[in-house]
Amino acid sequence: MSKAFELAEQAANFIRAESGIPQHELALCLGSGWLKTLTGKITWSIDADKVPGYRTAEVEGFSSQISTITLDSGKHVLVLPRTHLYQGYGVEAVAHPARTAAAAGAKIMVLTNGAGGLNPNWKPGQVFLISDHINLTATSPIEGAKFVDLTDMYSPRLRNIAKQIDPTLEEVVYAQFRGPHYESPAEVKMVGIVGGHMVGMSTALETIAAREVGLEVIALSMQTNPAAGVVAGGVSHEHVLAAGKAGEQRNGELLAELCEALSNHLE
Ligand code: 8IG
Repeated sequence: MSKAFELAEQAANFIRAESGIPQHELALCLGSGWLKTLTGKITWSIDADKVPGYRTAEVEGFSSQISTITLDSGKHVLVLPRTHLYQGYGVEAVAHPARTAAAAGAKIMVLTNGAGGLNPNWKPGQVFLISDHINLTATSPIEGAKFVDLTDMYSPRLRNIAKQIDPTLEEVVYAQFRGPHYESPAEVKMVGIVGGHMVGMSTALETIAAREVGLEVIALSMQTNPAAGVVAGGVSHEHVLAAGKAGEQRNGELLAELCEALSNHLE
């Protein structure tokens, strides 16, 4: 086993021992604007930097905790902090939550993010289902000759479950850039031309890593801001945090309902 997968095994074993929960059936990464959702349902929590392969969050709006949410169904959700590629710890750190989740027994990975939208009619805080992605990071979380199929990587089965909860959910193609700078307006235009609807700095690499270890993936993207050049004015992290606040209540309820439904539809 490679070092990265050994580290994930260690993290999962540590979480199992500390939490006393033998299996977490679902895993969840909370992106910008999602942090405050589900906090009322946390039944176990630990500082992330105590767990092998994790560190304290360096970005405002991101968590430094690893937590368990116990659902009404009795199933457990492992909430793992995200590492972004732009933080400079490499693709292994980005892939670590997916690998930890699989090692902890998870079958489904729920990814959330905040992102820039290409449609000027979309509202701040509006949530979308990711149906596919365009990976513009020029890298992969996978090393070696492992040729992972990315057809239907955002599970159609799980997307249908989400659409039963909220039939107004639209599907989008998400383009991941490395960041940490936001896109140039020309880059945003390019994404539109090649078939993308949202731009962000996460999720695509994590989804690839999750597919490598056989997790079913569902990803929710909140438009926190119009992407650069879509409307007049610039993009700021403050706007991003404010939009997250605007959508918090409704999106938290959606996410809680979704986790509950997913836990009742484990394959
Ligand atoms: I929140 O407009 C958030 N994250 N790349 N572009 C990119 N990432 C983002 C954006 C955005 N908004």
